Amino acid sequence: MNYSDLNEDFMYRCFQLALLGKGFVAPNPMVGAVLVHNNIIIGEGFHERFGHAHAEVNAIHSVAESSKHLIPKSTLYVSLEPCCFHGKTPACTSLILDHKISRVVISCLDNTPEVAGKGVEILKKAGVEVITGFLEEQGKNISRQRSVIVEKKRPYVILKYAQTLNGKFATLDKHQKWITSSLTKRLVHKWRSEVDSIMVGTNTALSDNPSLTNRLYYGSSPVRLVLDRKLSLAPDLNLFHDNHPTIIVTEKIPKQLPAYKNQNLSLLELPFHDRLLRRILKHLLSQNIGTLMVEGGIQLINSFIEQGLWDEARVLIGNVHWKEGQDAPEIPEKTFFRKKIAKEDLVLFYKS
Ligand code: AOF
Ligand code: ZN
Repeated sequence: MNYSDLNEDFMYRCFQLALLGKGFVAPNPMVGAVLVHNNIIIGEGFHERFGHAHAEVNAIHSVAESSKHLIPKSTLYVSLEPCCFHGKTPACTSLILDHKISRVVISCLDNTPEVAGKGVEILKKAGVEVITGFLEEQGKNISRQRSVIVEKKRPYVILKYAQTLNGKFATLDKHQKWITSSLTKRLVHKWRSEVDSIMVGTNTALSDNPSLTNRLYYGSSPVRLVLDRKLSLAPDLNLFHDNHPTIIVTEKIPKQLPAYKNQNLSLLELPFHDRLLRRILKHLLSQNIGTLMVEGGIQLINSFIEQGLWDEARVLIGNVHWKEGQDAPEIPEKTFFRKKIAKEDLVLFYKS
């Protein structure tokens, strides 16, 4: 077969479109699709929201009435293998066959057990020309969160923290002292807009009194989680101030609750033993919460690390040097990427 007319730019466009779904689609994957006729895009779309139409559906429906007759003669580029079962929405393979699209170019396969190569097989059996593995590594990166969710049956976990140049994380007396600049704070709020949930331990809730909402970037705020074994956290903490969805994980829900003002507060009762984090993650995924960012403190982050319950770590290295302080966690991963962000460095680790 001659694939000389395949154009990487169209797949890169799929990736761009896919990323527009960041923060809205987990635990589903981010997916982008474009329909190309004679080197011209006649339709494009992406998976915009969990449970809503898939990228292929949006791409096909975006084609102008006057171009509809071109669909069977077009090539569909898609960043992920088209699904072949009826989940929350109908199978994309059926849609592709109904529209008699003759060629489909796929970046990477979908590791969802119901799909995993079967989407490609169905299309091929029906006579569609299918090319797979086109810019595969880039496609896999975009689908990484989803692949981890399917493989590990838990949300994708991002550890986030800041440390000083000499590896200090917090002050010894636990009073809050900023390590990073205000510009970086904005970036952190952007990250908050991109995850479904965010978590802190009891000590951080007390000493930093964080709100954990996204206030400095557009988009939504994640569901907040806080560990409070004995329900000792005061109801007037910032975490409980507004009506943003918040989950308190506690050991025993008492008959008489503290006087929380938050109208969207729920309590999750779980035994505080060594499987606690696993059970919290399981609960989150059962609620279709696909991503969790852990924002501290040291004890909680170290527990996630020790139990191997993490997938990505974002470590901000502030441009300061503290004489004393608590040591920052150590990420057990040799490979990392380092880049400059405002006045500090961002070091990114991906669990292999
Ligand atoms: C695609 N295109 O844009 C996305 C796909 O429950 P549903 O209906 O949303 O279907 C879930 C399945 O579809 C699952 O295999 C997931 O990986 C895939 N997502 N597939 O063809 C898309 N978002
Ligand atoms: Zn689909």
